[in-house]
Amino acid sequence: MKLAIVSDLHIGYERFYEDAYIQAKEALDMASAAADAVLLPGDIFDRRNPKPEVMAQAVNLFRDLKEKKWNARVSEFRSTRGAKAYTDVPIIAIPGTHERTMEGRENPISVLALAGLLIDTSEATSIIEKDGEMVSVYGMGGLSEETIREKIPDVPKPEGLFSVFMFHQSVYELLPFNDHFIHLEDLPAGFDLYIDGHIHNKIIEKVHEKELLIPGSTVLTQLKESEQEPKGFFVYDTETGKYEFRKINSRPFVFLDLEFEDATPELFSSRAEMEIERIIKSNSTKPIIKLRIKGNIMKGFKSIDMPVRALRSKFLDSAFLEIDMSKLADIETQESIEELREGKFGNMSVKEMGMSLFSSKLKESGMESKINYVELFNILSTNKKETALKEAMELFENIK
Ligand SMILES: [Mn+2]
Repeated sequence: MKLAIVSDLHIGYERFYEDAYIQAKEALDMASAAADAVLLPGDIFDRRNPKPEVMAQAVNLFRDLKEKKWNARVSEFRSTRGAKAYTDVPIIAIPGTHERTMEGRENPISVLALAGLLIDTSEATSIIEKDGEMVSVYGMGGLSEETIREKIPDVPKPEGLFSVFMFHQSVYELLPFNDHFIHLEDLPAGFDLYIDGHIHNKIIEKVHEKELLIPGSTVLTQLKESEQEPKGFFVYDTETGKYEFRKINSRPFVFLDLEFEDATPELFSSRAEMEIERIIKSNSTKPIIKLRIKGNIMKGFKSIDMPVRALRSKFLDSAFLEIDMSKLADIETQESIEELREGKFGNMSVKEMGMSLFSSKLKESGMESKINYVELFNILSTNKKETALKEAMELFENIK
């Protein structure tokens, strides 16, 4: 049996709204032509509460997909939560982190499932059957790290069929920046294939000596360096254990580091323009370009002097441009930030400045002459809210 694994469609994603829909449609069309079943490990939607227009996009996509010719059927569905399958067409999904709602509440995936457009297999086993071959799919929707740890021991043991474990989670070995992420070895053992969503670039790994396939998103969202590869989905053959990645037509994305030494506004403009023009010329559709500016600035100039806005408006029609200036060392701005940190404004400390503002406000209200503003300022700035109010009131009482 051939399984297509299509993930993180993110339909409704506002920045690349059209791309999200067009690329999702292409991936689903190609998947249905190439495989007997389509498995979707989460983030079909970009939000848990999609607008009606976005819900309509999803209904159109999945109604059309369901109406294709399917040779495989879902012959059995077992949910630990009492959920039901309202179709036997093998389009099987789980909610992702973007669709996550409180436990027991409907999410947009469960709504599509209620409409019979797909099967929501979160905490449920779906058995797909084709010409006597049976494949089981158990799903775990995008859960918090604590919840998934609690629930993993309850995952039913695979029972002799070719078994797929589908989830939507960060995994520590793949994204080693948070100790709370689950580890590969935490995943339930005994499955023949593991498929994960959530991570937006393609990854092939091993877990319990079996394949872990992450197809990545079908639309660009994070603009990370690792997202420059073409988008697409996997097709896995359960009989041979072989799989391949099928590319879709996705909008080109180029991530480029531009390093400067003693950058001036002119130098910045001319180099950035040259690079952007080169990238535009080498692509037939309007590309997404991310420039990460590095290096340093010539003395006398600051980061904000670099004509970033002019650059953006110049290429508004020919590229989706994102410019990251955070890696450009800006000595003059750094120095001002240091001064702010040390609390120096000219010769005044932050406290002195606050007090002088306070005094002038009191003067405006005509109260300054009666109140010891230094004392009042100290009461208000050093105490907790309740105590501060009480003490301030006492101060006012004493004036009368
Ligand atoms: Mn996602």
